[in-house]
Amino acid sequence: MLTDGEVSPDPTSADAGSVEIVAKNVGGLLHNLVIVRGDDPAALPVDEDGAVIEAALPEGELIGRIAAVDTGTEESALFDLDAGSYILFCNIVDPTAIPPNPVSHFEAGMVTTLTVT
Ligand SMILES: [Cu+2]
Repeated sequence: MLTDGEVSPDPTSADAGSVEIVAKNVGGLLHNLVIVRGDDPAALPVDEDGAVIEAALPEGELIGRIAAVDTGTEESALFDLDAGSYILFCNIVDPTAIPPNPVSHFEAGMVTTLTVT
């Protein structure tokens, strides 16, 4: 589930293989959902706006994304996930955001981890 400040997976783990991820946006802003291999969100490269630089991720770590989830809607997609840890985050950056709306949703805390076993 995506709120304006959180990514809250339910459940927080999944079986390896084809994993359906449903991104439900219950917030008031447009969100997306990016999936990368890893277990430490703080280690992800970010630009000056606080967006994760997806092109700077090591080869193969970017798994995929659900490009856009409008407020009040949900989008889903299947991802082939091997066992391991994954980081799920919203990588929306809105330089025109007016507080309290965040410029970088990733830096505002829209990030979590998912364990695949
Ligand atoms: Cu967002």
